[in-house]
Amino acid sequence: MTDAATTDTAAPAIERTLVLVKPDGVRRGLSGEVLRRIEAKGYTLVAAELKQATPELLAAHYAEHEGKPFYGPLVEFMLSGPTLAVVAEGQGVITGFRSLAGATNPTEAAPGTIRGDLGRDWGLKVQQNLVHGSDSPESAAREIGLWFPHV
Ligand code: DAT
Ligand code: MG
Repeated sequence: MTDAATTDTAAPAIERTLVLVKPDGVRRGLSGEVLRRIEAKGYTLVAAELKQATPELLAAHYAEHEGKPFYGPLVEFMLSGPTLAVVAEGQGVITGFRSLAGATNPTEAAPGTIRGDLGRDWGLKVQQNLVHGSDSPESAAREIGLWFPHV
């Protein structure tokens, strides 16, 4: 093999991402299923903790969505029970977990994804889509700092 794509490879950096099993996932007993998929994909669990979110934590975590019509329902939903917060690690894990999670809208999320296989529209003001995954290295660093100040 001689093409640049195969010869020109700097080793990709090991990344970390924040995964949340949201209160719907915890309530429905799907925490283990989400962890299973992360591990089956080959990523490593670095931290995992069941936490009750607070309004202050959620205001920081979801600051980008403040003012949107679903913001109030989103915060209320995220306060409705415990969340399993997880830090997962591996090359490409930020994009890789977003692929495992599937599209935001669980009705449209592809079968084979967490949201596509396990989520649905419940007729509520906020989509209950089981999981969160950081969307960039900057978001991952910020969100891990919020949920795991000691990691
Ligand atoms: P994602 O969680 O895929 O990164 P996001 O950051 O745009 O999606 O939104 C955060 C959460 O808010 C999302 O997981 C579900 C909810 N949400 C997003 N857009 C919505 C909409 N148009 N109607 C209802 N809920 C929505
Ligand atoms: Mg997001």
